[in-house]
Amino acid sequence: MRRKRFLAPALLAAFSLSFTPARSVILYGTADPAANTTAPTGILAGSGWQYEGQFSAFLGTVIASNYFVTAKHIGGSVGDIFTFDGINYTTTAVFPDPSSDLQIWRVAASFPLHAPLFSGPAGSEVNLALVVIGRGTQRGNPVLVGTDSHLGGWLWGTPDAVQRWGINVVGSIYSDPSYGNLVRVPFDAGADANEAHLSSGDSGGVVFILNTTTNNWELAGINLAVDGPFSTSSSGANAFNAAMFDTTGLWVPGGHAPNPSNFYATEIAAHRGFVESVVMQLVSVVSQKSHGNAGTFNINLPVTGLPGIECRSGGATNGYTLVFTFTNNVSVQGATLTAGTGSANNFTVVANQVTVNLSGIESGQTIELTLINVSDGVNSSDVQATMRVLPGDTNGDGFVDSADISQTKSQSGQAVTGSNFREDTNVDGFLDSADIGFVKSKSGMSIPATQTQIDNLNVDSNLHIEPLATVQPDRSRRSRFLPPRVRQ
Ligand SMILES: [Ca+2]
Ligand SMILES: [Ca+2]
Repeated sequence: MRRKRFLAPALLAAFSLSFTPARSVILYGTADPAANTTAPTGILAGSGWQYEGQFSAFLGTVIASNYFVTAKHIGGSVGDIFTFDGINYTTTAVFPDPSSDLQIWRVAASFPLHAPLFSGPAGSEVNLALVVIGRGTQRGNPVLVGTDSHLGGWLWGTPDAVQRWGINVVGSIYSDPSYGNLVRVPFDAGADANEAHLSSGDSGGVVFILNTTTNNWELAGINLAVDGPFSTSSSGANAFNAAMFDTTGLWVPGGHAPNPSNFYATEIAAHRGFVESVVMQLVSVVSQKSHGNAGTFNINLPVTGLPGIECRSGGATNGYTLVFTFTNNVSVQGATLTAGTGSANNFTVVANQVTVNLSGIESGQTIELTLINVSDGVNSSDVQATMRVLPGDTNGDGFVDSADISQTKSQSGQAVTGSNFREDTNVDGFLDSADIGFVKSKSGMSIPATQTQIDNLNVDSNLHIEPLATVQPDRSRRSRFLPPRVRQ
């Protein structure tokens, strides 16, 4: 298995050892440390630079009146300062995504502007142009590869604390078991002088993509990792970190190095539900059904990780009801099904609760319901709920099979309660042979574990991410580790 490296000197300055904050995008065309250190202009004007603020040695991106997003693995504590456009904002709360490397911070005062989130479907970023911004290292010494010792890339260079931008194009979506779906970006030779790779310190920086549908630059990724470290030996001896457009003869832990090497950013579109739920202070989303006289029971629909599974019959209309509960009272402009087959018929808003009635929701699919332009008077955003619809899957494992039949049989004759209501599949308030018959009639149905369509996106499922060492090696130490082919 190949490995990737985190882009932050891990644990930040928590241990002040020989920590050197690191900073900025590596460019194919130049090693000039002054290149691309002011906002891009021309066709790249307004491509995201204006939303970036400084958070410790890293970047954060303003995403709402009171919130910014950055990488989780760079750490930080509530009370830390985020500096945006020369003004210091004190962080008052932090919201880590348990299913990805995203971390959202709340501040007390309001930002004057914020970035739009990528509005296309997850996966549609592939082949789109991007601007990447970070505070990683300068470009370092050349790395020569192959038997003819040709230029293959450059070592990570001197950390300089400077914010820099570059450009690139999304190669594919990579689905990581620990960090979720990531935008993979290859470092191609000769593509453009501004073709960019990342290095230590670029973590928390950002990828903006020109959405060809909206014609807007939209926040699409948060910098996370790169391929590496590299070695000229399969044993991994004398490993070094570098931005490589040609990895001929190089290895990474677990196998041959990907060629060219890539950087990876957490895909915003795949984690939109989490981001929106934090910004709008969503308390919960549930699928709610009345079970005859037994009462009303809710299936929780988590905003991150695998979507919840609705296992109950939708009746003659295949109807379901989603209930959103927010911390604050809200207004909502609309409700629409943004993925899956079916329709949102109507919605009601009462104080902090929004109820949406759906129909025509066929079994065996993942649906996404979007509340449009939810506002609590301070922040506003769309809010999503995602639900897997698989009537009969009482144990919620994505399959309707003998395990569900047994589970339903085991409850037959019992009263419907909060712990067995999933087995009342026909929602009549009784657990009996009708439920067993219903589950049997659905046996053999299943639903994909993930909602993202990744089949045609060149996913390499063998990669995995490994944290960077706890202390960033300093320059003198690193040079000792250089392989023989690296020119000093
Ligand atoms: Ca099951
Ligand atoms: Ca029943």
